[in-house]
Amino acid sequence: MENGQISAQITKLADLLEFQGANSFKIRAYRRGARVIKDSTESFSTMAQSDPSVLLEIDGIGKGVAEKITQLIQEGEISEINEILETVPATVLDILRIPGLGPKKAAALYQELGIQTLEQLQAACEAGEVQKLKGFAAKTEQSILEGMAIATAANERIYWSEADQLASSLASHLNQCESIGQLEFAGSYRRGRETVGDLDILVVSQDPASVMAHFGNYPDLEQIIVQGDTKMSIRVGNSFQVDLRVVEADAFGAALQYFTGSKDHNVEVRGRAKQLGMKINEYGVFQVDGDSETYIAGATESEVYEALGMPCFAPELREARTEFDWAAQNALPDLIELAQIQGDLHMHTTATDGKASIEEMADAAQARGLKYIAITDHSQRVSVANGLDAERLLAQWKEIDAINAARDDNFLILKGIECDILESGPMDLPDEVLAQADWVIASVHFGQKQPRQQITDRITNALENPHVDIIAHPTGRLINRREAYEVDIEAVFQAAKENGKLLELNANPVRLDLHDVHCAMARERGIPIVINSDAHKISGLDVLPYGIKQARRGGLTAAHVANTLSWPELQKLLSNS
Ligand code: DGT
Ligand code: CA
Ligand code: CA
Ligand code: ZN
Repeated sequence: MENGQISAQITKLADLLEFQGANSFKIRAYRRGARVIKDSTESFSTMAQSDPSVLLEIDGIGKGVAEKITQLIQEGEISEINEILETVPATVLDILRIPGLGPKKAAALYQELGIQTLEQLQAACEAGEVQKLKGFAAKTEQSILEGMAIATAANERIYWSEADQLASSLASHLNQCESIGQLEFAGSYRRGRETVGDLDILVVSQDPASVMAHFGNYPDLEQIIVQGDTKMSIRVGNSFQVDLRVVEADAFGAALQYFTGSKDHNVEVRGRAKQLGMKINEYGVFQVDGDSETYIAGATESEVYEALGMPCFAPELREARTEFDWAAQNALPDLIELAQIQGDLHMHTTATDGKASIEEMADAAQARGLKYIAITDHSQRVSVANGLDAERLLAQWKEIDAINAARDDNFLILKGIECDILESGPMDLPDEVLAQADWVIASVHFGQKQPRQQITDRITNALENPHVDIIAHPTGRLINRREAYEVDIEAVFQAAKENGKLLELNANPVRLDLHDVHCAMARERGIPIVINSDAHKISGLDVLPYGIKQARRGGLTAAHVANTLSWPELQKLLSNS
């Protein structure tokens, strides 16, 4: 079981306990534990299986949490959750998803009005029953109704790539407003999270009213949610929310720092300020002296962090994971950048399900500044994609030899294959064929629902094959669409490490697999990552920046990413191990 799944179960338990009005210390301990698990680079599942007592040595994991994890791993479920769900309807968990409606309010609604479902809640709000409850105002009722629309109006988190397109469109619209000076996007978009819940824009302007008016004229506007003097929220396109704030120039950096988050990162930053006898908020950093507060920084983000004796963290690192430790040791990583990538080692052509020829892909990659690519079409098992059998593959490699010979440049096309790992275990092509490749990717495309041990064995066996260089999209998850395989990622890391193999970070914005925490795990274990486009057409080569963002969130530098090397260097890396 993945850390993310364990964390979600512990959070569910905390939600249900809070709904029941259980002891708040206990609930807080579970929530803290859930966060530690989610952010950890160690496999809690492995630990709970081998020696549960080591769980207690982890900061933030108390006895209660450790017991629940152990039970979850050993028995497949947390019995307390089932016990609570005998008395509490599971549908209350839907109610908790409404913004601003925590477990306490949900409990009041349940106890006082018997509300168990979103539908019942909507009816009660519309009948004006909710505002009669203690702690609920007419305003709360209104915001519940609005929140319900959010929860139900296909308003899911969008892919970072979609948020990026929207951000460009919003920025070019706003930049036509003459009174806008500085403009920056904050929030999860700036931190490069793989999905974005809403966009947060900060601008400096002497004339907020003109900015609001201009913002309200965005061509793809659906609705203005709220409009204040300096703050405005709108919905654009398919109900996606965008928040805009107008701030003073001397507060721009402080606001940017505050609204970039994450919340957890900011909690730590505020703690630091307090230790120093200072205060930080979205308006600036202030020296506190008794009752008086003196502004000392706020115009730029770097001066804000500097005032607190901290480096200006790359936004991708601001998740309160390891960044503060790194800063304390003066060891913040010099995060990887797109320009450092020299080769793209996963792409398809018209031979299988791609849309461009070998030469077209090569020209396009070269035009994007790359020095080498690997052509890695599908193997025969993927018959829907017209996968290559040995004969067609060998013919393709001959063609690649000829193309390389004909191109009198320094660009190199490698003879590769994305070879399926068959459901029954073996590779889809014979070893004597794979032995002739420059580069062999092994992938799981079939039998994704196999039990944990079986699918893990398939992948680790592939890593033991001397001709395999790398596993593509190692967990198979598709963001917002499909869960990862039940793979034991820890075993995959170990097999990669032992056999000197690489793991892919697939830059397709729907995959981004390995994800950020997995990248951090690979980094710690000394397993090189390769960031690939998996392009099926020329424009597919342009996804690399998404992979770079994700790698940065995992703390990776060029040294951790093998395709920052030249091809001869990368070959040496593979043969050394
Ligand atoms: P999202 O929109 O769900 O993808 O994630 P964020 O991180 O963009 O969250 P959002 O839009 O609610 O708020 C943007 C940032 O503003 C957030 O990362 C931290 C900061 N922030 C917002 N509300 C609060 C708050 O109540 N307390 C603190 N400390 N920070 C907040
Ligand atoms: Ca946001
Ligand atoms: Ca927001
Ligand atoms: Zn592929």
